[in-house]
Order: sequence, then structure tokens, then C-alpha cells
Amino acid sequence: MTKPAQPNEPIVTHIYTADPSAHVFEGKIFIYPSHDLDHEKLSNDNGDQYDMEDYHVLSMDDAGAPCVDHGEVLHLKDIPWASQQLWAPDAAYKNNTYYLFFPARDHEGVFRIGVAKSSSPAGPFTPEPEYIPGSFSIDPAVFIDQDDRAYMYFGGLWGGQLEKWQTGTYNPDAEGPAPTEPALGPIVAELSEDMLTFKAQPQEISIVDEDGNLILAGDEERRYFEGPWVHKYNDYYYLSYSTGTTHSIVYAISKNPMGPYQYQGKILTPVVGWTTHHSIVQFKEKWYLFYHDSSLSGGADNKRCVKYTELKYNDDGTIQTIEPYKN
Ligand code: FUB
Repeated sequence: MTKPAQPNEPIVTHIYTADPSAHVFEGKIFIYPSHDLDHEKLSNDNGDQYDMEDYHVLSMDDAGAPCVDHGEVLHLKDIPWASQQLWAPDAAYKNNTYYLFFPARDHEGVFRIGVAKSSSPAGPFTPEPEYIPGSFSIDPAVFIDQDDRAYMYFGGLWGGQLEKWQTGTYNPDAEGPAPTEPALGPIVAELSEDMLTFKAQPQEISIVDEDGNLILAGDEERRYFEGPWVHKYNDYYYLSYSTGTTHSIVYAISKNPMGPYQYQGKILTPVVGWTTHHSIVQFKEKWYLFYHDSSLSGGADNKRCVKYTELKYNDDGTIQTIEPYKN
């Protein structure tokens, strides 16, 4: 790939990519996306059409530089505990090691979260033989705080099975809360020093409105659906996520990484395709939103492409809403 990666354009076009987790490692922007396959699968609310089998790592020397594909860095066949669907991953650096965190269905069809290790941000990654004990659902995002404590945020409704874990154990028949009940929040767990296990039982994060009331399940413009991401700006933790059925990326802030978080507003308006999924990263004084849409495939929900654009804050710390198709 030699063409510069322009804002709001696919950063690569030779493969379909989605769910970008961007980080600055070794002075470059590294992107850890899902790798969508060019196949026609039954499309349903369970997410069967997202039947991915491997991960590629991408990198850019700078915003606007060509995007390099470092090739396949991990394949389903090499993960002993996983049976299918390698969904949205994330990466982190600690202990002189790069960690790739990823969800997949285990051999019982239950989503779990695994970890793989590498000495390079570009992989290849070697998976641990078992998933992280006590992990469940999808979309891991790992945030390492200034004090070096690492937190994993995760969880997604519907195909991501979050509603099936409300009692703490997996119930395949469980439904989500009624529209007038509090929505399910994302889950957070602090990671152990070696990044391979949870330090304590995962706990649900509360997201409240401007009056301190929990956001309700029927409030689909604001309630949590999937794709959490946490970053820090001016001593506040920003939790951003997808609203799923209403297709926006929104955010909430807190003084504590475990919450509660107070809802603030919209970061990204709906994109082409059903899913929306993002990450936020600072690089050389500027902030960037990495996101995906389905424009490269002409709108196929399961054939997406990663894009990026600059993200701007107002003086009061709020984030300016991005409308990706408006100049
Ligand atoms: O890519 C599969 C799933 O679609 C992700 O895990 C979700 O966040 C959604 O983007």
C-alpha cells in the first residue's frame, strides 16, 4: 500500500476491515481491526454474518501516511479454546510485551475473551491456551492508567450475549431488561500484573443522565449497546460506545475509571452499514477517531472498512460531534 491514507477514506482497500483499536506504539499509529471476510453468510440479529477467522495488524507512520498491512498475525486454528467468530480486538503494551485481546465463541458457542502475546506491536501473536478465566461477551478494550493499572472494558448486546450474563452465570434464554428498566452497562475488570487474568470479579458500569438517573433500556439514543473505549483527557475518563440500534457513537465521563459515568453527547453520527465501532487516540498533539463504515462494499453490513478523522474538544472538555459525510 503506497497511497496516503486520507481522512474519511478507507485506510486500506485490499481487505475488508472493521472495529479499529488504534494505539501509538514505537512512535507510529498501530491499528488492530477485525478482518471481515468477503463471504455471504445468513445475516441476523445474532451476528452470524460476522464470521471472521483471523487478525491483521495495520500501521501508519503518521496521520496521512500510507497504511501498512503487517499481514495475518493470529488465526482461529491456532487458538485452542476458540471455535468461531474472531470479533473486535484491542492491544496493549506492558511488561515489555504486546498483548492482543480478542473475543471468540468457545466450543460451547459462548463468547469469551482471550489474550495473545508478541514482542512486536506488528505481531505475530501467540495465544494463551485458555480464555481469560471469568471473561464473557465481546469487544474488549484495555486502558492503562498513569499509575500503570490496566482495566479491561467489554460487553455487547444481542450477538454479543451480554444480556445472558445478568445473573453472573450464562443463561442462553435470558432477555434484556424492559424499556422502563435501567439499561445494562458495559463491564469492567482490572487486569493482573501479567495481563493474563482479572484481579477481581468483573463489575457492571453505571451510566447516568444529567440528573444522576440511570439511563434506561428504552433510551436507545443513549443506552450502551457495544464497543466500549476509554481514554483520559484533562483528568476525566471518557467512556465512548456504540448505541447499536440507533447507530451512533456517544460518550460519558467520570473521575473514576470504574464509573459511574455521566452521559455527555454524541461523537459520531450514523455511518453506512448497521454497526458502528471506534477508538480514540492522541498522536503528536492531535486527537483522532478511528471508525468504520460499509462504504467500500457498497453497504454490505459484514464487509466494512476502517477510516479515521480528527477529533476536536471544546474548551469545556466536551467533544465536537463528527458527521463523517459532511465537508
Ligand atoms: O465485528 C463484529 C462485531 O460488530 C463487533 O464485535 C461489534 O462491535 C460490531 O462492530
